[in-house]
Amino acid sequence: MRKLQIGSPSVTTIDAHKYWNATDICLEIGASYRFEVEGEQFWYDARIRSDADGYTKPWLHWAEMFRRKPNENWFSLIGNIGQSGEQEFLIGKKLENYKATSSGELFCYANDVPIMYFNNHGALILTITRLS
Ligand SMILES: [Ca+2]
Repeated sequence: MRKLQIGSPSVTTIDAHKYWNATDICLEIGASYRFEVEGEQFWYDARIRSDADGYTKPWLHWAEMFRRKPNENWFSLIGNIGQSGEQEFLIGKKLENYKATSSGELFCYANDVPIMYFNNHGALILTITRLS
């Protein structure tokens, strides 16, 4: 697993189809990080195009409570330290200054209903920079 050096960006690919994307990047408790999906990048929920901030659709409102993170948009980019679901945080297109609350591998995913990953496709390139 990679530990990041301050000021030295690292990139990882997040696939919409994967329930967990292992990044091989180790976040360290107390360190601060910037996350950014640079430029115009999109991934797809069936035929719906979305960026890392995700999307909303009125006709999907009924299903929002079943999302892995119910209060974040469909297909918003979510980060997680480990796979427990207890250290989840919204990344979106840009998260400027995130202070890690534990140490462990960064996992990421597109916010969706757990059984609905089969129709996801596309991937985003996420750039992570340790700030301090
Ligand atoms: Ca889906």
